Amino acid sequence: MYKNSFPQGFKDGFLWGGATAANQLEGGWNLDHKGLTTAEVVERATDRKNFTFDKVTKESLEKALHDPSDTHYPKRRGVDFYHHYQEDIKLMAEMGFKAFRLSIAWARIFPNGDETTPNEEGLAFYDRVFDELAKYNIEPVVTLSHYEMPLGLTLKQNGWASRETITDFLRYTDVVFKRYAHKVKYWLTFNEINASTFGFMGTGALDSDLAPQAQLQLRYQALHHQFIASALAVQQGHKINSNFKIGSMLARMQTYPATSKPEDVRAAQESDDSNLFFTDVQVRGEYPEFMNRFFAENGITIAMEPGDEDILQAGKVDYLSFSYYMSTVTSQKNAGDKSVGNMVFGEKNPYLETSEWGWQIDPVGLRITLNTLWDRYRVPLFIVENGLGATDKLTADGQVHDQYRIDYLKKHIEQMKEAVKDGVDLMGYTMWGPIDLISASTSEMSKRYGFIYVDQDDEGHGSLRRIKKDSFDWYKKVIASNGEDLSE
Ligand code: BGP
Repeated sequence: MYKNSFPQGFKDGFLWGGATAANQLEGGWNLDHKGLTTAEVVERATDRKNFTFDKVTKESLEKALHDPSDTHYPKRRGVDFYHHYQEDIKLMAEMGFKAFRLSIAWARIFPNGDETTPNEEGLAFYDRVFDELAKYNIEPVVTLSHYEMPLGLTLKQNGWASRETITDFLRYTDVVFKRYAHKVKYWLTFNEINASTFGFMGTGALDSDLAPQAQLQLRYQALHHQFIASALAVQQGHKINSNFKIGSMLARMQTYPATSKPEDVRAAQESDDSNLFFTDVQVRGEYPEFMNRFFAENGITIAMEPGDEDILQAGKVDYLSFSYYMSTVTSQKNAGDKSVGNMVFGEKNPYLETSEWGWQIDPVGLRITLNTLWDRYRVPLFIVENGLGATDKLTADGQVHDQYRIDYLKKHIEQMKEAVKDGVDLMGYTMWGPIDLISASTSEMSKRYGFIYVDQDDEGHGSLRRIKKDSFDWYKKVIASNGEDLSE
């Protein structure tokens, strides 16, 4: 219907805040009966631009299991949110956060993954965190699985490669949904569900000694298990509390054609489809037809059990959340200079600047993505990650002048607003890493995203003191004005 009016800005109750993950934030990796996780056996990368998701091998795992320290495994120490959560949440409240995205470490609740009763100390920790957030009216947004699972399930059944893991996951989600039924409303099932096609960090399955085709087969099968687990968790959660909002989470890769040559445009469309396939399954409740061709041409057979298709249909998500850091370019031959990113393997875009880590910065791409996702799915959208990883300098008088971060965020928020004016239903924006934390891809500390600086270096030295950066007050003003005042 023609209305002669359109939204002028972000809706009331827009969820402004920040996003984190347990394995990058918490530390306390071996406290209170928590089990070892898959994230805690990933060694810090030595080459910051050359990162792969599948770097855990049988040998590196063996080495990690015999190393009882956190020296080479920074995700074991995080930034010690485990002991600093009160101070950290207070700082978030000072910025006016409406929402805080965090993940539950599954191995705090089920240390080995296959126990029948949960670990009370782990449950009590998240009670304390949620109660602290409630004090300040900050809405928790909880990821159930963010790049980690109990390592016990890797050792026992090769992680998500096994269908058994669905049962283990649902035992865990049943416990946390019930325990926090009145403390948490917003949930996400799997962080960046598309990561599973890249290997260990997504699947918890060791597959580095497989031939490429067998590897692909394993990863898509593991992904299918996650799709089923996610769809069953959505149904389980809604039964426990019908007010729950349970979403999917995609690492969004906006792809542009290198030229207007139709073959390049088609290559970009294909690349975009291969990114949106994941949300097609989780939002529409079925595999899109083009994947049948992809599976057939790549010799992949997804083992499905009777009823799987119904499960996917019945477990469609309530909203679609995504991370957005960059865009990429592709051409028919994919022959141009390569760009880099957490999961982007395209070509360089001559019109865009890159971050220190080579990620192509593209605020307009965020608007394009928002419009694309809204057009395709018509479900509420939630930007649950966006931000700039940079090397921040602490001045002698204890300040961090991070104007570059303000510039980055400002330009992205401006584009979000344009999409909202176009009619996109946007629920919120939780920028990535409001407090400096360990990098997901390289496990560095020196790649910082936060409004709050944490005094810790790559080797884990430092006082862990929290220091407000210039961007802290800027974001406070953005939130207070509901995204209207972006001035410095
Ligand atoms: C996403 C992950 C996050 C996060 C972010 C930034 O892919 O979901 O966990 O860390 O990327 O990546 P990085 O930490 O590697 O800079």
